[in-house]
Amino acid sequence: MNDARPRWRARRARITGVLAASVALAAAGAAVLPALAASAGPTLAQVATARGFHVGTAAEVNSLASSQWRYVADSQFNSVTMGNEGKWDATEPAQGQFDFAAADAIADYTAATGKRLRGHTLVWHNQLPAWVSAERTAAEQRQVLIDHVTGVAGHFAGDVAQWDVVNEPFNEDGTLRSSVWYTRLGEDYIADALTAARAADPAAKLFVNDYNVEGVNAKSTGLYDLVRRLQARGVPIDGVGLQAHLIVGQVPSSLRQNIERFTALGLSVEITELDVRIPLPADAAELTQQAADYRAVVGACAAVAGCTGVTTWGVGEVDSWIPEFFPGYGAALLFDEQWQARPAYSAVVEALGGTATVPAPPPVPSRATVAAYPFETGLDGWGSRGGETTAHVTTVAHAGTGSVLSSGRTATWQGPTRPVLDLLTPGKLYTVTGWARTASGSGTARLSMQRQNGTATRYENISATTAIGTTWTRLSGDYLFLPGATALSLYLETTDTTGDLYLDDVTIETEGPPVSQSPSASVSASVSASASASVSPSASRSPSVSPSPSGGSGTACAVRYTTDDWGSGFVGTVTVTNTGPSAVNGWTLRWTFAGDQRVSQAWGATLTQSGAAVSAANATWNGTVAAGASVTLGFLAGYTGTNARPAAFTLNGTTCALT
Ligand SMILES: [Ca+2]
Repeated sequence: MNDARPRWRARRARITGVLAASVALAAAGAAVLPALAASAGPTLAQVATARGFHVGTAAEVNSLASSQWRYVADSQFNSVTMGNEGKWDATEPAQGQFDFAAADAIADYTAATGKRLRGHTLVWHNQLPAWVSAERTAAEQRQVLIDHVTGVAGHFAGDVAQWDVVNEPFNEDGTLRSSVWYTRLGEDYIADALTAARAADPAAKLFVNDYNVEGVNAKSTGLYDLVRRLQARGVPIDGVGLQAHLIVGQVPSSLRQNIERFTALGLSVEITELDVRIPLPADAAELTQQAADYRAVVGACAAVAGCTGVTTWGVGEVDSWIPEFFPGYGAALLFDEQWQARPAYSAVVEALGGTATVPAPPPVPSRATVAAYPFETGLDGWGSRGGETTAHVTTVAHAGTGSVLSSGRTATWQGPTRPVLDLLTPGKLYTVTGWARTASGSGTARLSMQRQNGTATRYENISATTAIGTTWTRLSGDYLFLPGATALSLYLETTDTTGDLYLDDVTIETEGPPVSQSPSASVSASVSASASASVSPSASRSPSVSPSPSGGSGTACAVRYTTDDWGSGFVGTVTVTNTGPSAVNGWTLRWTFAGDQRVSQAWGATLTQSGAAVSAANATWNGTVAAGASVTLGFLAGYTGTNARPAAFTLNGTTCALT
């Protein structure tokens, strides 16, 4: 304990940018919560806390930078589990070189908001840096394990209530998995890890955590037998974690019986990673079944004295791992893509003995465009990473007439790049979007940041997807800019080919302050009714700052509207030409959809939808349209039925000709 305090202080001191942002958001959240509680009844966290129960969410540092995530998590959960930040590849990327920057941000968030912290995870077979599995003797491997557990658990000593010390050690038949740990150290690695964790942090409750161990089955019996062997040897173990990544309608009937056989051993039990995934699109019957599933799981835990908490693996659709890892599934958590409570939310509150009041959704933040590169007049500051050629071309374009062509590439990492350090603020979360296409054939295109901190260089991937030569592919992802960079460059590369590569319409966006008049009520009502999980949440509903259009009188315009359909969704492209005699300075283009089209993402304009009516206001960089010039905006939308075209468009109130 003597050295725990200086380490704790050092940890707090190191957190600057991210923590500062977190604390600022916490303060904002605190100001909002009393009013919400007074008008909307107790939150899930308040219901849980009142009965000494823990309802948690996994958290990642990216999520902490989202005001909407924070709004829901701050008020609805009283426990937080490290998402990826506590895993080996994050905490000890090189042997003996610990990096707690990201995990500290999670710990500081829980400290600032009074939530319990679950540590996850000390020993696992996944997300291990390569050095861990390098050839070495068993004695050396054991020391690697003990040094890691000691370093990480020691760093968080006093802050972590529970550690998932060993994660997923079992095969489905109840035998131990042939991981690098088991094959080199045998079953003893589990006892070694638990013993080292207890020594490093005597106060933390030590758990073994696994999946498919929710019901009584061969795997959970393997876990049960392991616990008994550990207890017989006097090895410290305090609990078992049942992950509970479930499929709708498939809660094991023996869940409670299974929980009870572990608590009968004197252990605590927690449901540690609950989600209930649904084949998309989720319909009302499935959401009702899901609510029953959540009620069953939380009810089974709450009914057993030693079952002390339930953690869901994320808050809502935005931070759920399911859509990415189980393609075709989603809608797995308590909140939807608009941060509206799903029926399962009320079921969980009621399973804990509370009376459910559906919480108000968080204010929709405005979107601020930090930078946009349309490549209409040149390279916009972009260049080459290596010996390849980077050129402004007008042969193909995603929007407008220009794009960037990267040719003569001799390595996959070569591609267009641009320094962006001066544009970004440490601790802020950005959405980076670009459109790529190959000159021919297919390849995997990837948007990344090259980040330098002095002489150390890191490559941080933002988005990767297959690009082909016949159409443009959208790359979009979040990027959390952590403090300490000395250089930062955004770049496009491929992972598997060296063919010619096009890039167009790169944007960097971030959250602005909440919009004063949130449109979320009308938007979310229709979204939650259809329970559509296929449309991601978006910038599109943020009205942001309305420009004051000028040149409204006398405006003459022509509009070309094209769509790229795939049955349930489409990319719409709208090109507006100023056919009047003078420049337009600031513009708003309006149209009304003929069907139930609903926009989820937009570029080239700030797009607001209310019912079928759409208003697209110019972005900061394309507000001026010279006489005879054109501007193009685009959007991603979903629909049912037929994708009928809008009948008319107006620019600053004047009806445009259709071309
Ligand atoms: Ca372009």
